[in-house]
Amino acid sequence: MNEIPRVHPNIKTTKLADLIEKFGAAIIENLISKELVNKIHEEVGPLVKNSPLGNDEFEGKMTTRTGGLIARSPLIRKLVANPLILSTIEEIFGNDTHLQVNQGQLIAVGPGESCQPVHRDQWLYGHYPFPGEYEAIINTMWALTSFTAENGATRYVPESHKLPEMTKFSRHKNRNRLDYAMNSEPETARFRPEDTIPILLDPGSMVIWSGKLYHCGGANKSQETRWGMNIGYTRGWIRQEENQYLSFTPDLLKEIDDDMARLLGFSRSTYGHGWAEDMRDPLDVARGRTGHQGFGDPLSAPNKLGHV
Ligand SMILES: O=C(O)CCC(=O)C(=O)O
Ligand SMILES: [Fe+2]
Repeated sequence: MNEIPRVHPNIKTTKLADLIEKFGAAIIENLISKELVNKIHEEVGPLVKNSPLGNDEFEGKMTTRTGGLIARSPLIRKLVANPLILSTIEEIFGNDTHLQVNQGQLIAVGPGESCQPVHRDQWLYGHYPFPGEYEAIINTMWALTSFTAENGATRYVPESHKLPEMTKFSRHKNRNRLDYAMNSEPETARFRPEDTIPILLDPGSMVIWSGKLYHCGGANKSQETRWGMNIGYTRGWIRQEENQYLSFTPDLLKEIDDDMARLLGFSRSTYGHGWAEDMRDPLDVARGRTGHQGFGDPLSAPNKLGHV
């Protein structure tokens, strides 16, 4: 069985991209210090405390999901723009024009939680059968507590990212939204929790995985709460999972620089995509800047990340 490889944070971008392609995931050990983990606990602890429990078995009825994290936590903004992660995902996405954050949420899995349905994150996009080599999502989970087999560590099915999608486009008249999102009735699911193995992480380590990898949040049979910071990335032409435009009010937008704003989706992506007013750059419009741009050439326009 092919275990997810464990790598050091000084790994080269191309090597990390290769591992994600081969194994569907990679674990970057000790990406942030225990001190930073503690600071994040202090900063987001009150938000987590006030977050509601989930409504169904996917969200997790004993789990809280604290969203708007990037808007609400300056510490987390720094992690979202981690240069190794961004450059690796840019390499995986290839020559598409823009990489953006998909969602940023803190998933706190409480004692008594059961296993989440096994899924692919790219099912977010209505089961669209993206070609095998085309990644629509790269997701990350940063361990802010230990991730153990007992406390609800994320679990995965080895090699499952290589399986073709089983899309059945139909009217889905008699299916509820969760079954629809899961692309199968529970009894016909391709994988069940017993087909998965846990991803064990120390606090400060992180796992990065393909939107095609079958995985789930694990059951929490311990007395402790598992904290994972889940930050996902998607291509600029795809609608983001979490609506950053509503989290970042014009005032809050002033707190972040242009690179960060573009990473959060205030950007054009492919040619002619995402303009506002008279075909102007959406960030100029959001910031109240003047100037006309037109569609322009998205590869030469400043809509890529600053470090590219
Ligand atoms: O909490 C976890 O470990 C995984 C959550 C997950 O996969 C999801 O919400 O898509
Ligand atoms: Fe997931």
